[in-house]
Amino acid sequence: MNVIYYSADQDHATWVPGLQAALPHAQVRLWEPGAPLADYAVVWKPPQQLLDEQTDLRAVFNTGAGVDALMKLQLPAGVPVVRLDDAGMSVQMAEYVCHTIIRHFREFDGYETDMGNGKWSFRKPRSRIDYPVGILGLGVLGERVARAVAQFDFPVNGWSRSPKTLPGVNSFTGEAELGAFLAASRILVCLLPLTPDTEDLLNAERLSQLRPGGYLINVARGAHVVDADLLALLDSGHLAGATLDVFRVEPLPKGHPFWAHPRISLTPHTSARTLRSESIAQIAGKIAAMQRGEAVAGVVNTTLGY
Ligand code: NDP
Ligand code: OXD
Repeated sequence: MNVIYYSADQDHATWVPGLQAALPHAQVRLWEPGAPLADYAVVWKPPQQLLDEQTDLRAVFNTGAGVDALMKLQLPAGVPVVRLDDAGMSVQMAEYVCHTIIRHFREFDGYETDMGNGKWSFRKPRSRIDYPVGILGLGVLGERVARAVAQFDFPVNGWSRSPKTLPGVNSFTGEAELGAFLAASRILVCLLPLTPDTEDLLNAERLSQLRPGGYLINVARGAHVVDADLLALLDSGHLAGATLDVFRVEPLPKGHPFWAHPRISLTPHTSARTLRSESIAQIAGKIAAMQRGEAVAGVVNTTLGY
């Protein structure tokens, strides 16, 4: 069995030996143009050339949860695309989102500034009921985040394509209920996949539907948000702030207005990292299962794009 690995970002010097150790009966090699035909490809943002040349693939494994980069390519017909299925990401995402919500809700930035200025003063405690959290996307990551946020007694709303029954989460479904979901939320967390249906979803019209003093946390993909509309709503005061982990162009270009905005906090696409050992173990386990003819979890619906 032959396995190829390619990543536009990750370190092949550790992934190739890691996959080889987990698949001792396979030959694992770094993909280069002209590489011998493989049975499985393990990839992150591969070039079209890889898929065009590799005509014998039985499956393509994505070393991330989001498959938007792969969905832009011409995929080989009938070859399953398998996403990373949690593999240690959901707990990281829950940490990141809860941290951000609590930092905003408890005004810790303000306290840090005050204490830094030698000022000992208190702010009026806020009521959780005034800070309902809306989570766009209740999939592998969104569900874990929703459960974690609900543990802190915030009212939680969730939006997905299909209805969900999750303890402590009000479920809103589809385009028809998006307006009601936004109007019921003040802190908005984006955990949607990037698809033609969700690109530019968070525009002026939709972000204005959030309760006044809204707060955006985007941990999904930069292209969910219309940058200029977000900036205008921050500047008008309708939105109190935003924390952004993902951007239309990454790294965020020098001079982009997000860098210097006083009410935007930035992180460099790090809210839920691909953890190498967990991911390799998961992918190797699924390759072994496929070799035995078993079904595996995390197969992407290429029609829906996630
Ligand atoms: P999943 O595919 O498991 O879940 C996607 C969720 O979005 C589902 O609940 C789905 O609804 C919902 N959804 C999709 N399209 C629509 C639509 N048109 N209308 C309403 N709901 C919709 O994804 P994950 O939770 O694993 O990951 C979400 C995204 O997070 C990834 O695609 C990726 O972009 C991003 N990500 C970011 C990382 C980072 O470090 N910043 C790390 C990892 C992922 P339904 O359940 O009904 O199908
Ligand atoms: C992912 C990501 O989709 O890292 O896994 O963004």
